[in-house]
Amino acid sequence: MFDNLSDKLTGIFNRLSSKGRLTDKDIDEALSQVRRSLLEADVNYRVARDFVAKVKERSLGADVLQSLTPGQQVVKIVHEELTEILTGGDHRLTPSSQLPSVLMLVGLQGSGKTTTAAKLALQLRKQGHTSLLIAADLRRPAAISQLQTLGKQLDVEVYSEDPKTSTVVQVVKAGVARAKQLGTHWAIIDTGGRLHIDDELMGELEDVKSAVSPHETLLVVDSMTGQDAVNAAQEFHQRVSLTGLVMSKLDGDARGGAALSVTRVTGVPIKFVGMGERPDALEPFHPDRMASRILAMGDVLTLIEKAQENVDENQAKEMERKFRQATFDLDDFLQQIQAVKKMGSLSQIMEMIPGMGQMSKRMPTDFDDNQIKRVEAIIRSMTPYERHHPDLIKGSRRRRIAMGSGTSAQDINQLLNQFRQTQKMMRQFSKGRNPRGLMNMCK
Ligand SMILES: Nc1nc2c(ncn2[C@@H]2O[C@H](COP(=O)(O)OP(=O)(O)OP(=O)(O)O)[C@@H](O)[C@H]2O)c(=O)[nH]1
Ligand SMILES: [Mg+2]
Repeated sequence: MFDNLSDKLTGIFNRLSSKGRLTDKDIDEALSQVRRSLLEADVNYRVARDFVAKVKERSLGADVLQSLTPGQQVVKIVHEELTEILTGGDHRLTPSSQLPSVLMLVGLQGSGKTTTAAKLALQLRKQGHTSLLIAADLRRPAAISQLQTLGKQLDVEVYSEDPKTSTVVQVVKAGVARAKQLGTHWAIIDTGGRLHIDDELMGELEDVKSAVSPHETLLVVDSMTGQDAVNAAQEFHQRVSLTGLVMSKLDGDARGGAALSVTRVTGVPIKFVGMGERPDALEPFHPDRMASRILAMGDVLTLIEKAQENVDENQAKEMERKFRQATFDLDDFLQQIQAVKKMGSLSQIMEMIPGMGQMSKRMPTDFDDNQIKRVEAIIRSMTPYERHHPDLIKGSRRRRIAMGSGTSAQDINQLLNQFRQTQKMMRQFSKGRNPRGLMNMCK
């Protein structure tokens, strides 16, 4: 996410911080580089210009330049101003006082509406809220079955009607009535998209709005489409008055400009970001945390939340006990790897750890999700006894495990070395110091 921009900004600020005392000229130069980087990341030029002007005004004050750490003070100001441009009112969903709260998703074709509908149902369920999904895209033949498949996968009911005999307004009215009957907290409406904004689509969305008065109208914006996305957002907002934005596909190689400008340009807050195709790849949006990630400062709060969602607390406690007693075996190693995997891809996790953001880009490509799969396969091919006594794994045992897991003796040696290193680290922790392993962080 924001890889290029993040690299450039950290480069600029590292150079600035290494200078010690700063002059007006240093600040000027650094900020014109910042402006250029923002423009290259496709940030709206007015947003970039105002941002830099604001940072400059605050940085040139005597208390910054004469402080002991002027470079760091500038970074702090940049962080605050980045947070400011990403802030746009309430970033959480506001449910209605009566059930169901109606949420409508709108957006251009392929922006991610249907996927986001399913992701939202899952996200809301984690907060104890139930949902009904309403299939209101009657134009694309496969749209209804796409939503039904996702609903089945997540065990969420989908309301649909025969597109040949129903209108969109009929479907949403009956869908909301069904949600009321079921007593679900939310009714999530998936609407159809178009390649470009046209009157027909807007007319349809306006009809839906007046038929069921949604409490939330969220525009799903494809982050990869840059400034076009920002223009589309403005038009959607004028026609159907949005209450929030979902920036989808931020996991891809989006330059990030749309996400950084859209709130400033439209005044509409981002409420969620899509970080992948999987139903659990949706994160609530927090302007300050996003600013931290852009500046490669990590995002420990999101990491902890993900861990809390995915790691069982008792399991974490048990792991800590094993850390302390140094009885951590290959089964535990596998469990720990699996817990991490549930939280997302490794590079996404690394980005959230302060100081590791840059490292995630330098990681050898083999240290990726495929490698985790290989480790799983190897450990699963061992007998329980071998998992407790890895030192026995030599010669014929090693050959058998390699055959069973479709790997080589070399892969197995590599895994055993990694495991031994982890074990060594743990022995050090258990000698008095607090264990600071991953599982500890996950509690
Ligand atoms: N990598 C990534 N892919 C995504 C994300 N969100 C959606 N997609 C993918 O984008 C494609 C389009 O998603 P849909 O949810 O079908 O988009 P839509 O807006 O409903 O499309 P239409 O109904 O045709 O207008 C699918 O292949 C999704 O898997 C995301 O956050 N990250
Ligand atoms: Mg769709």
